[in-house]
Amino acid sequence: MKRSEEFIEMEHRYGAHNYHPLPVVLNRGEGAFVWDVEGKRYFDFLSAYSAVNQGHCHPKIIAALCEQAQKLTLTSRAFYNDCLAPYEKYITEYFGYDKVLPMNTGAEADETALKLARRWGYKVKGIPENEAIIVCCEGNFHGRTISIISMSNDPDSYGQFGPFTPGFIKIPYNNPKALEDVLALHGDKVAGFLLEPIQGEAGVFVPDEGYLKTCYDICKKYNVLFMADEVQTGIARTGKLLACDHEGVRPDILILGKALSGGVIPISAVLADDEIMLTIQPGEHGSTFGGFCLAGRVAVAALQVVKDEKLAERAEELGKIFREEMKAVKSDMIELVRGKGLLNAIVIKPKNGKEAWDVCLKMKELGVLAKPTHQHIIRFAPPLVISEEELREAIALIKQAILSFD
Ligand code: IF1
Repeated sequence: MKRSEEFIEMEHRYGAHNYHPLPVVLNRGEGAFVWDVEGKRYFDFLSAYSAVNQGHCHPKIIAALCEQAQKLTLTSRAFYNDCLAPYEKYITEYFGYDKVLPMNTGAEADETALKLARRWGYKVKGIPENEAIIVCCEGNFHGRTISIISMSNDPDSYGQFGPFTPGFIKIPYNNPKALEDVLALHGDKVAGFLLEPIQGEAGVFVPDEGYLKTCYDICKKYNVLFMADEVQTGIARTGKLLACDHEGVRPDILILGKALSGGVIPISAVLADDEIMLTIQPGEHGSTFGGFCLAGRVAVAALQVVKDEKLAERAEELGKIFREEMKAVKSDMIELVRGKGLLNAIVIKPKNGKEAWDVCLKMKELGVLAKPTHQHIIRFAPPLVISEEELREAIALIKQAILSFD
């Protein structure tokens, strides 16, 4: 039996079956590449769902982790330490907000944002206690906690996990009028509007130009917080530091995760100005590891790499090449190519019983790793450190995989 098969079998026996991974077992990563236990090299075109924007095991981020890990990893927030304050100063100046509330996973950051919006709704907007509403979008993905899946309309996310948290109204994505209508009706009790600037899980659904700005203006009209979940679209992935930057929109609450650590440890963050952030006082929210020493040092290094290596500009330029090349492929399996920066997706039209999963297996054989989201959409999101030459080499392999079904 191959070593990879041993690992797959062991995971099946001892691990929960909450994923169905592609049959590849990885044991090394560097830049845009990963290697399996048989020593085969692959282009990583998932980047751990955009957590590895800086490339696998970026030396500067790893150095920050290792240096701090030898000194002090975790104090808890019961005491101060010499890592958190410099991190808080760095990240708030980096994104232009008064304050940051540090958490660990994207879901925890979204939950924190929901609590901040509700708390602001009661203490500042004057919404009657326990009546705050959060407006969210159909097709959303914000994580896997009970309150977050209470916003979901994907049965795979919420099915048989009820009962659900109340206080959410879903509206169609990419439809500003739906937001206007719901706020005209309920605006006095709506604390916030939560959305992804591009819906990742839904299949890289890029809204119409101007959608974010129009919604932001509608929110201001009704004194509703505009809350951007940039866990997947942020940190240079879409060709700007934040996807909201494409429209010059500054979210009232900014939610970050994933690449905030360069894929090294779980780090997430919620940024907001004092009027919102100071509605939570000591003892009213927290987390054991939130903003811990390792996170402070790693996040600063990860964000510095984004700036030093101009990752947003690279994503912008390389993304254009990717979409141009994929749109030129003559295959009736390619129904649609869409995306922004290096967050792209191809909608695959099944052919002779072959579909997106089969294309991904063929790509794996050729040395490119990607995975379908929903049945017919393949997301392509390589680390932003990929060179143009490497990108073109991977594109050739992706084309070869798709054309192999013709
Ligand atoms: C899974 C999806 C992507 C996210 C946005 C919050 C979170 C995520 C926009 C929560 C997390 C991950 C979760 C992972 C697969 C992946 C995913 F397919 F689930 F939806 F990327 F699109 N906001 N997305 O994308 O962050 O708590 O995971 O740190 O759950 O299968 P997390």
